[in-house]
Parts: sequence; structure tokens; C-alpha cells
Amino acid sequence: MTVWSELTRDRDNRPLHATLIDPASTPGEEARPIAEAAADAGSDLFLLGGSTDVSKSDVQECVEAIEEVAEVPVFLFPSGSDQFAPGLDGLLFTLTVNSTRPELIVEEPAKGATPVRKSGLEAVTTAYVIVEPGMTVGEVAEANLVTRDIEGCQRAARYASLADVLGLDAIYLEAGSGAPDPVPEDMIEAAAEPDVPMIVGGGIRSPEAAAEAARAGADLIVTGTLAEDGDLEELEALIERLGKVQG
Ligand code: 1GP
Repeated sequence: MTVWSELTRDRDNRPLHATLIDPASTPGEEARPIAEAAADAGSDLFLLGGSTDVSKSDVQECVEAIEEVAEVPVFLFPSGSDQFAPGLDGLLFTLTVNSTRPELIVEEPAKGATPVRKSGLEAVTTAYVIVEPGMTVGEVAEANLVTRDIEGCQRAARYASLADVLGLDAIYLEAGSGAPDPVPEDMIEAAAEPDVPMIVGGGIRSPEAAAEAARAGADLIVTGTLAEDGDLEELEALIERLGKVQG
């Protein structure tokens, strides 16, 4: 059984949490206490990635630091196939479906597909959907942002259907790291109807915001900034709160 299928098999009963760490801005020494706090509180997955330049050695240092203190799977959330470091358990293999740069939808994934196959890493195929305001990733992808209105909810639902029909492993609704507000609940609800595991992230900084997203239908809540800003107590409270939400 893959790590992803094992993680998501009980998703109807229990929402999951992933801790996002940017190995370029958070080297191993700084990642270690975050990983320890997150794992102790019950975080289910570490995602290593960032919009800036992340090198293989940054990733490797982070993986090693996490492995020292946590027995939690570590996936790469890559921006290039030169970041596959030893020790990773898998990766998110994303198609940025609402980018206006065609190469991000097909050409870049096509370039990455052979190295991914050869790496033997578990690849979680993911429709990556960038929602307003999108922040840095929205700019880099030149995304045709999904708007926070009824039309945007309908678009999110269509992307979820697309992920379902294509047989992808996940859909990821992303408001962008540091977004002032998380992805709206009605958008999560709209995208939850096709039964595709749903990852939601961007701007989730409080236990209540995480719980609301989970109640709306998110299966995996991603938080990054909270821990990177050093608020480990709030991170622990958020993860513990999620553990009390019925999926
Ligand atoms: C993951 O980009 C997010 O989807 C992380 O967002 O840094 O706002 O938690 P934050």
C-alpha cells in the first residue's frame, strides 16, 4: 500500500494535517524543532517545498533533521526534478491547472515525469488550483485565479471533477502562502462532491480556521507560515483541534 493511500483511507473519519517547510528559508537546524512539535501534536505528513530556489542539499538537510525527531512521512512539494534527495517518502506531482503558462500544465510535468519514474518515489498526482489572492505562487504561475464567488466555486467543482475523471490522486485548493484569508468554505464544499482527496492550504493560521476547512470537506490541511513564524504553540493547538473534527 502506498503512503498516500494509507494516509487517506480513513479520510472520511479524520482530517489530516501536513506541515509545510521551505528548506531554502528553514534549514535543518530550524526545521528540527518545528518537526518535533508538529509530530508530537499529531501532524500526519511533512511537505518540503517553496517558491524560491530550493536545492537538493537543502532538501536533504531538512529530511535528515526531520528523521532525527519524527516518524512521519516526508514528501517533496517540488519546483524542479533536481530536488529529489535521499530519504524522501514521496512527492506531490502537480498539474497547475489554472496557470496561464501552458508549460506548467503539461510541459514541465512531462519533463519531470521521467526523473520521477526513475527515482522510484511515490508520486501523488495532484490538480493544483490557485485561488485568490494566490500570493507568490499565483504570480509565478501567472494563474487565472479562481475567484471567491459563485463562479469561482463552480470552477473549483469543475477542477475536482476533472481530477476525478483523470484518475488523479488529489486536488489541492491553494490560496497562497501567507494569504490573508484561507480558501472559503463554500468553495471547499463545492469541490468536495467528487470523491477526490482534497488538500487545502494558504492562510490557515488558527485552530478554528483549520477546523472550518475540515468540516467543509478538506481532507488534508496544510500550514506553513504558522510554524515558520515560530508559533509552535498555535501549531500544536491547531493540529490537536483538527484531531477532534469528525471528517
Ligand atoms: C500551503 O501555501 C500553503 O498550501 C501554506 O500556506 O504558509 O499560509 O500556511 P501558509
